[in-house]
Amino acid sequence: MARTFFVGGNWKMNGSLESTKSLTQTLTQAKLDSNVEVVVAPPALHLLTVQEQLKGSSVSVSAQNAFHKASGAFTGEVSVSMLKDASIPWVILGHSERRTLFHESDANVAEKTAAALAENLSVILCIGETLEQREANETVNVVVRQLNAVADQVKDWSKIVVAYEPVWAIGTGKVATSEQAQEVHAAIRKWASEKLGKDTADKLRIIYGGSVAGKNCKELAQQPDIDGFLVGGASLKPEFVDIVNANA
Ligand code: G2H
Repeated sequence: MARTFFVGGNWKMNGSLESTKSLTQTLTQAKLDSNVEVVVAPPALHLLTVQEQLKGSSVSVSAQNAFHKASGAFTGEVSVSMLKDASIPWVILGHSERRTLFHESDANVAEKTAAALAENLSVILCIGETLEQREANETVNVVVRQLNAVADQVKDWSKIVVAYEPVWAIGTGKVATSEQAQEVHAAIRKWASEKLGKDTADKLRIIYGGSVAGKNCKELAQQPDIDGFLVGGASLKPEFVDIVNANA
C-alpha cells in the first residue's frame, strides 16, 4: 500500500510577519518533491497571511490547535468552525506542548479531533510518551491509550495523520533512532489494524516528530512504517526543504 509521504512544519510560537514572508518565499521558490504532501503550521495570527503567500503552490496550511465549540464565550480560542470558514484545511491536535503546558487531556484531544473532522478538516493527531514512561517500558501502552481515546469518538480515520512524537525528543536535539521510531510506528499500525481494520491501518499515515533535521531524516524516512515527519525547529530554516526531499 503506497502512502503519500507527508511532511509538516510546525512553526510553533515563532516568527514575525517579516520572517514568515521570507520562509514562505523559500518554500515557493524551492524545488519540492512532488510526491510529498507538505503542510506548514504558522501561529494562528499568521494563518491567513501565510495561506495567501502560499497560494498557487503545492504547500498547504494548518492551524496548531483549535477549540471544539463552534462559537461563544471562550476568550482567546479559535474554533474548528472558524478554521473551516477561513478555508484552513488542517489542524494539529494533541501536541505534547498542548497536553503538558495547557493541560489537554486525552478526552479533550479526542473531542477536538471529532469536532474538527465533523467540519471536514484534516487532523495531524500527535501522540507520544515522556522519558519516564519510556524508561518504565510504558511507551506502547501510552500511545495506545491516547489513540483509544480518539477511537472512542471517531470512526472514520481517513482524514487523520498520526504524528508519533516522543516527548523526550521534542526540541532537545535527541532524535529517536530509526529503530526506536520504527518499533513504535509498527506498534501503532498493529493497533490500527486490530482496532480500525486492516484497510484503514494500511492507509493510515504515521509520521515521526522530535528533532527531525536534514542530517537524520533520510535514515528515518527509509523505515517501512514512517510515512513522513512533523518538524519543529528545522521547519523554520531552509533545511526544511531537504527534509521534504528526504526520499528524492
Ligand atoms: C516536535 C517537533 C514538531 P522539534 O514538537 O512538532 O518539534 O522538531 O523542534 O523537536
